[in-house]
Amino acid sequence: MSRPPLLAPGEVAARLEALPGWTCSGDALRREFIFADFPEAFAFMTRVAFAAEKLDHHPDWSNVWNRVTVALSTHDAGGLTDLDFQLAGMMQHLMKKTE
Ligand code: H2B
Repeated sequence: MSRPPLLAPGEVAARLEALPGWTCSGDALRREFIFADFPEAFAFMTRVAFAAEKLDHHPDWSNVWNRVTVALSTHDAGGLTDLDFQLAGMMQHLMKKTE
């Protein structure tokens, strides 16, 4: 599948402003999500998994009890693309559903 182009650093900075809690380091968008408990964290991950599969774009992430640590990067393109921002936006939306 063809991948969107890498985003310029200025474009990344501009788009990050619309994503509270997210940072960019080492060619990835990063955020830690904290939930009330493990079932809430896992419910979020399950929602994100279905959304990511539809998008054919997947998070690098880990979970410890109520904490989900996420890094988003387009591996095929070697950095950040529009897909990473689409997935980050979905996570913001799905996080609110579990609050
Ligand atoms: N997810 C992420 N984060 N980066 C990719 O480059 C990527 C992906 N590529 N999910 C997809 C799957 C690719 O391997 C398939 C073949 O489309």
